[in-house]
Amino acid sequence: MLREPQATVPPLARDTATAATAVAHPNIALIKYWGKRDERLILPWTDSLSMTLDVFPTTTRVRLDPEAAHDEVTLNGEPATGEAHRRVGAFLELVRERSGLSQRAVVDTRNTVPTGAGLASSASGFAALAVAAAAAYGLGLDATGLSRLARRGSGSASRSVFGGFAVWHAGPADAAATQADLGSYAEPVPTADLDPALVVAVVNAGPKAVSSREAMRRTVDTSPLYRPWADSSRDDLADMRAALGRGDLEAVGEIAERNALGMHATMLAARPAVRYLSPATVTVLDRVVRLRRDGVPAYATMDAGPNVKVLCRRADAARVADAVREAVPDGTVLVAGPGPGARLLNEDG
Ligand code: 2P0
Repeated sequence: MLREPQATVPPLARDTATAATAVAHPNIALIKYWGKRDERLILPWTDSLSMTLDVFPTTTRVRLDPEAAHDEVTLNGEPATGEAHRRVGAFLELVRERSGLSQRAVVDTRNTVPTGAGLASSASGFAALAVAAAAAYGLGLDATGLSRLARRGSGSASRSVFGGFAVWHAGPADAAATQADLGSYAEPVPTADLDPALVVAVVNAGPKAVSSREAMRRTVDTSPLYRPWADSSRDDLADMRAALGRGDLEAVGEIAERNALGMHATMLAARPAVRYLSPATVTVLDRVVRLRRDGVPAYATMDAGPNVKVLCRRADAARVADAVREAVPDGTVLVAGPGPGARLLNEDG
């Protein structure tokens, strides 16, 4: 039976609160977002598709402060500095433009995922910030509007507005800015029952040497493999939608694995090359191949970092997790399932 997942973010009233708290979860792309056609609006070259997780939530509170001269941003209890502060400030500026309000905000955000380790902290972070800021500034956005807004913080955040599986539409490529912006948002994907799990193998929780933003830019600008991958990713997405619709976990996994390896191939061919995969990554990849050889459907995907997420059936997750733990004893391995969309927490009125 096909289930149509529902967005969990209700339309918000315009008669605003001045403070709001939201929670959002990271997502892992099975069809990757890699490459922007518009850096300012964060418009991608290709559609992407992900599963929102039930682990590592980000909780963010936004409070308007009429007295403040600047936005004040706290990240895990510490004042945010540098690029993190700049990106949150630029995002709030966008929200202020739309709201007609000029008050600065006090933002307190708590991540439970290692920041900057290719585990999508910016997806949960900007999805939570978008939902909280939209409520605090009274934007009155529905889930589609929140997804578009979250996209402006970080592309992958557009997908974390929704729970379960979500597709982010690239939007019309040759349209004027306003139409292109309107056309680029995520929405839930209907799936048959898959009962999936993602076994997350954190082989290195440190921050990455090259940001995904810079790595994408370099790939689009210099990699001869970028266009061929982007073209084949369109076919991968069509195949993926069909596989999800019929609940074919093996096909979902095969398509996800080839799409991810192709994305990494584009970066390896960039000039200079971007290589996120480490020896421990390859050890896990080898183990996943062996699991398949032993009859366990398990498929790997990697993002802008060395960590590996292994898609399998929930019934096989413990066995897959044990195999991965044995392969990388110094790593941290945990099992995630499909998680909920971003939502406001019931406080602050
Ligand atoms: C994804 N990644 O689809 C891909 C796969 C990493 C590899 O989305 O520049 O932090 O803020 O839009 O969303 C990571 O990129 O980048 C990402 P920006 P984002 O999940």
